[in-house]
Amino acid sequence: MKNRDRLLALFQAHENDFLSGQKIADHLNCSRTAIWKQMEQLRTEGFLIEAVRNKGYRLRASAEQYTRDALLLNLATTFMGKNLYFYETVGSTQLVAKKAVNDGAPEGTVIVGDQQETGKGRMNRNWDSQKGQGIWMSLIVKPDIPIAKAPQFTFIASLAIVEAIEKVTDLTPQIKWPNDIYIGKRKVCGVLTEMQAEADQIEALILGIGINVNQAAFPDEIKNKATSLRQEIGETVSRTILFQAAMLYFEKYYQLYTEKGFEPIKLLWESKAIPFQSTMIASTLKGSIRGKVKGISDEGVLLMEDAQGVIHEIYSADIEFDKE
Ligand code: BTX
Repeated sequence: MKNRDRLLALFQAHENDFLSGQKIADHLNCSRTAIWKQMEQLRTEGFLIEAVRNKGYRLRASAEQYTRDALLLNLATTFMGKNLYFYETVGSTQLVAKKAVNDGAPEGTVIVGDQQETGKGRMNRNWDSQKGQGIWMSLIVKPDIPIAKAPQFTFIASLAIVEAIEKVTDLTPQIKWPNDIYIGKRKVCGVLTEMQAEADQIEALILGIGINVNQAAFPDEIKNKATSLRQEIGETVSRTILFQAAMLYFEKYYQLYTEKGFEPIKLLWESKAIPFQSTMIASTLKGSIRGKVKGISDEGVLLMEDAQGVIHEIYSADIEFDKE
């Protein structure tokens, strides 16, 4: 490890504490002048380093910085996001994540892009991912569950994002089944759950999450249906702090799910979701179904009963309230 990275790791291990120049020099086995130079270098990179006589140095997390180092500093998770890849510009973090899975990336690996050139939504739709404005990321998890339960992870991800937004702002976002998070009538976040599987075994789930954070405006095609946190509260929000909160909540709910199963997740999710109406229209690639919503199954699938009384299991769709 380079001195720079060892120094950052040392600060990370002593969050909020002052470290004396001597202690740092001993730890890194180099001179105090070398340490001083290294501090200057980190400052030019944008890190906020306090230097107080007789106390030493302390690193303050810079809420404005959105780099790999800043995301990792003060990331309080055990495993989520600890193996982090950060790209200034990327095609789609989903594709990078797929490759990472093929290359053996461990559970909890996260791919973050500051900009996506070809960000994607479901059914090959486009996801607008402007540079420096949002959190565009893919989470890799490897749960030991049957393929049919994969949709449950969209619930875990959406729940974690809603909690993170609530923690960082005063907003009250709501989940629209299966994968969107709304503030009022506009979409602030989308989740895309993809799976790598072999036979009946999940190799990895790749949870693509796009959160609109600091956009002041959107392209014409989506300006009436998209919103950002900044548009809602009138000030910019730290993507770094929001990312760290999202990781913490995701890990918390993943652990709850591992210990207690889907039931508590489903209950929490329902408390944050836009309630279903009794009659709805679900549009999928195969066509539309109009019917009565029977609820969410234990697998995390939407159950709808059509006019003939047939129950349909719907994994993913665009849903609309039936206006009749
Ligand atoms: P979705 O198919 O439910 O939503 C896509 C639709 O949402 C688009 O057709 C468009 O109408 C609208 N839309 C596009 N961009 C935005 C935006 N920024 N805000 C609000 N509405 C928008 C939702 O798919 C899943 C999106 C996942 C995106 C993440 S970002 C990180 C990861 N990498 C990647 O390529 N995709 C995922």
